[in-house]
Amino acid sequence: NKVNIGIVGATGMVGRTFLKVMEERNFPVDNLYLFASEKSKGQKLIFNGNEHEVEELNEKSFNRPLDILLFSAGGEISKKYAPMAKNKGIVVVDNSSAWRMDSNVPLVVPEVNPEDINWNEGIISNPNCSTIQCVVPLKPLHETFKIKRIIFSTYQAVSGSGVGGLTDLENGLESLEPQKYPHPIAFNCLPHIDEFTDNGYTKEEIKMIEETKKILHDEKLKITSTTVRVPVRYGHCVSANIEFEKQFEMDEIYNTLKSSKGIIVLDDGKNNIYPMPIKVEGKDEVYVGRIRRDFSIDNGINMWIVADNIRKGAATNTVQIAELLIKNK
Ligand code: 11C
Repeated sequence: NKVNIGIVGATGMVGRTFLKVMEERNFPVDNLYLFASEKSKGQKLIFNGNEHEVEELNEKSFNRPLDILLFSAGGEISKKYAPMAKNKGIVVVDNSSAWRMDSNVPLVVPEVNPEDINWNEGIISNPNCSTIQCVVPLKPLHETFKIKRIIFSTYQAVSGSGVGGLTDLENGLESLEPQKYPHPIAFNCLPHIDEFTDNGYTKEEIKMIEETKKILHDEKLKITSTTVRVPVRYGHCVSANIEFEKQFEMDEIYNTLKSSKGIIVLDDGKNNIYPMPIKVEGKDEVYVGRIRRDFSIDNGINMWIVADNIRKGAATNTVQIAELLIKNK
């Protein structure tokens, strides 16, 4: 059941992590093709001990027997090249925001809505990183206690902005001017991720609201969000305040989370145990902790959710989608 797979954006942070995750998971590769922009042409990347040369992406790139393409090269490249691939019968798993809210494109987190892969028409979207890590624990809670309203407040790592974010943080420690962000990120927090829209929300905030509803198949959910960039290298944190329709005991919340796939509960405050970015770096699970009743409403909790934004938030989730495609073939 080996497949011919291509990676668009192979030399980027997520592109390189695709290769690492595929190696670790023993992904069944027959032929591997790597594509990137002109400036990366000729670079060599190692996969399973073998060197693979990076080709420049162009309109002829997909004229070969490809089964699946993983894209992580930004929205503009996805908008242009994903339809070309689809027309050749290749299935695209796209990490950008270009197709996520398209009603003909499934938006998938394998632990949450694997069945949505079945209605793909050639493009499947990988959700935004901060959305992915939230829907993994929200799904079993929604099934059991029915969520009414969610308030997301995020603390997002600079690697979410790519290499430029990491560079701004490093340079900022030496008081150099930022290049990627409008303000210094070292010793600071920016309540600003992605562009501002006319209603005062940023696009990142809107992604968390709209993508969560699409993935959980519930347009009636009431969700609001504030997304903040913090001086952390890897690992996004989200404080989620969740209001349920049904009554619950805290034990039931814990048991539901502990028995669900892809979640690790780390919650023993008195012993200083809770999820933190430095502890989740390189991990594929979603970590939850600080789970406690919200005494200000009838049926609510607060929960702290942390995951590696480059792995579960991007590369791992995309590779898991590709694995499901192969399994369902
Ligand atoms: C960040 N969540 O942390 C963003 C990165 O829509 O795919 C991913 C942007 C996206 O900056």
